[in-house]
Order: sequence, then structure tokens, then C-alpha cells
Amino acid sequence: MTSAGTIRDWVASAHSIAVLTGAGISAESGIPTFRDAGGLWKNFRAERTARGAHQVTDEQSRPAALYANMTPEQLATPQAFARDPKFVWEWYDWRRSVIAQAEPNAGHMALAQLEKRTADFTLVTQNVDGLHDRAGSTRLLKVHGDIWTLRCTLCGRERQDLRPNLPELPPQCHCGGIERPGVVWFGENLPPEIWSQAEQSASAAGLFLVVGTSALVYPAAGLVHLAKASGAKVVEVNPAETPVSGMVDFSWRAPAAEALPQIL
Ligand code: BV8
Ligand code: ZN
Repeated sequence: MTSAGTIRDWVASAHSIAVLTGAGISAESGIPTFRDAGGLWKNFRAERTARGAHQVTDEQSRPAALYANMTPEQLATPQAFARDPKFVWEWYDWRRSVIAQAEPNAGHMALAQLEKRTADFTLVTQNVDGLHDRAGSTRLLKVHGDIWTLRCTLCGRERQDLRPNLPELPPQCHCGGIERPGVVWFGENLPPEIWSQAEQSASAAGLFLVVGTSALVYPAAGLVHLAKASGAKVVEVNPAETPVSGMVDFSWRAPAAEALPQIL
């Protein structure tokens, strides 16, 4: 029976370690995941409904049906932004306000510790929340971007803006262009340089940890298959089964903040 002890041995004997994280590692910090019941979308809608007045005026101008059952996959797209940048920004501004109230948890901290103890370590995250940065991770590849980065859609200028609620939505660049969140939307390519480093780390890893992801979004989920095919020991940490649970060496049914400190 594979135990925390066995994984600690794999950690100790691995010449290089790579990790892939998803929204699940930030769940215990109070940030809704994309898919779980509460979910990033339903909370946003619930909160808007609760706020009442503001929503009423806007909604009248929006075909309610269009948004009623929109999914993150539809909202996090260049098409949705082109159609209604203010609405998409309200979702991202709401998410920024939720993330700003959150703290990195023991799962984030354990990975920052593991980095310090491992000569060849790479942390690949799908999360845009910045909690790995705040936990002290430095060998970090943010393959889906960062919600705290703003990029001008006209001149391309990028800037960091850590204010939980932006004064103006959509925010404007000094060139007059509107700014978009510095994240990768569905149908958009991942940043090539960062992606090739992620692929390189997965294929070189002796131990590959996949933490808190439903492994449904590609090409990020493909890293698990790449690591396995390259001979890595693959350990999944997730309270629920996922499409990769059947191909990993050990699937640990536990929350990240509970499991990860045990492998140090
Ligand atoms: C692209 C940023 C080239 C924005 C995000 C191959 C097959 C099928 C489809 C495709 C394919 N290749 C491309 C596609 C299309 C698409 C895709 O994968 N679609 C999916 C939905 C089928 N991929 C793309 O569009 C990618 N781009 O391929 O470009 C191209 C170009 C043109 C045309 C075609 C291709 C871009 C994808 C990136 C999109 N941006 N985020 C934002 O955040 O707003 S994706 C976003 O959703 C997240 O970053 C993350 O990647 C994903 C959510 O997944 P998770 O993080 O895993 O979260 P989820 O809620 O799903 O699951 C949480 C898990 O945690 C659960 O398993 C749960 O059990 C677990 N959990 C809960 N609590 C805990 C826990 N685990 C541990 N501890 C706990 N306490
Ligand atoms: Zn600009």
C-alpha cells in the first residue's frame, strides 16, 4: 500500500521534480474552483443577483438567456470579451476581489518548501490567482497567465495592478486602448516560451506531482501523459477521481493542504 512514507522516499530519491497544479490547490484558501459545485461562475452570478440594483440596469441590456447558463469556458474567451468587455471584466474583477481576501495555504507553502529542497524543481500552474507567488515559489511557470497582469489590446503594454477592485471597467491604457486580463483564454495559445519550459520539465522529471486539477483542459493536462511516457513516477493529489487517476502510480484521495505537507 503506497503511503506518504513511500512518496517521501520518491521525493528524496528523485533527481528532478515537476509539479502541475490546478484550481483545487487554492480551494482551501477559499477560492472556488471552476467545476466544483459552488464554482467560479455560479458564485459570481449569485453575488450579482444579491447586489440587485446594479444588475437590473445592465441585465436589461443583456439577453439574460445568453449569460444565464454561460460556463467559464465560454466566458474566458476572446469572443466574449469582444462582445462585452465590461461584463467579462466584472467577472475578473469579482475574482480578483475574492483572491485578494485569500491567503496561500499549507499546500502552496509545502510546494515552496519542496522547491528549496530540490536541486531541479519546476512548478507548472494553471492557476492565475498568484497564490504560488505569494507562498514564495520562484521556479514557477504560469501557463495560463496571471489575473493581476493587465495587457493593452491596442499597444500590448503589460502592467501589474494589484488593486482588488479596479476604479474603471474596462480599464483604459494611456494609449486609449482598453486593457484585458493577462490570462490565456480558451482558443488562445499558451505563451510559447513558458510552455516549452513546462514540456521540458515534465519530460525530464523523475517524479511528477499532479495536484488539484480535473485534468480536462489541454494542452496543460497533456503534461501528465508526457511525464508518464518519459518514465516519471506520477502521483496525483485530489479528493476526487479524474481522467488521469487510472494512469498514475499513486492517486492520493486527500485535499492538497493535508497531503502535501506530509511528503516533505
Ligand atoms: C489552446 C485562464 C491552441 C483564464 C484557463 C484537446 C482536446 C480537447 C480540447 C482541446 C484540446 N486542445 C485544445 C482544446 C481546447 C481547450 C480545452 O482544453 N478545452 C477543454 C474545456 C476541453 N484548450 C484551449 O483552448 C487552450 N488553448 O489549445 O490553444 C488552440 C488555439 C486555437 C484553437 C484550438 C487550439 C487554452 C486553455 C486555457 C484556458 N484558460 N484559465 C481564467 O482563469 O479565467 S483554463 C482554466 O480552467 C484553468 O486555468 C484550468 O486550466 C481550468 C480549470 O481546471 P482546474 O484548474 O483543474 O479546475 P477544476 O475546477 O476543473 O477542477 C478542480 C479539481 O480540484 C477537481 O478535480 C477537484 O476534485 C479538485 N479539488 C477540489 N478541492 C481540492 C482539490 N484538489 C486538491 N485539494 C483540494 N482541497
Ligand atoms: Zn495601450
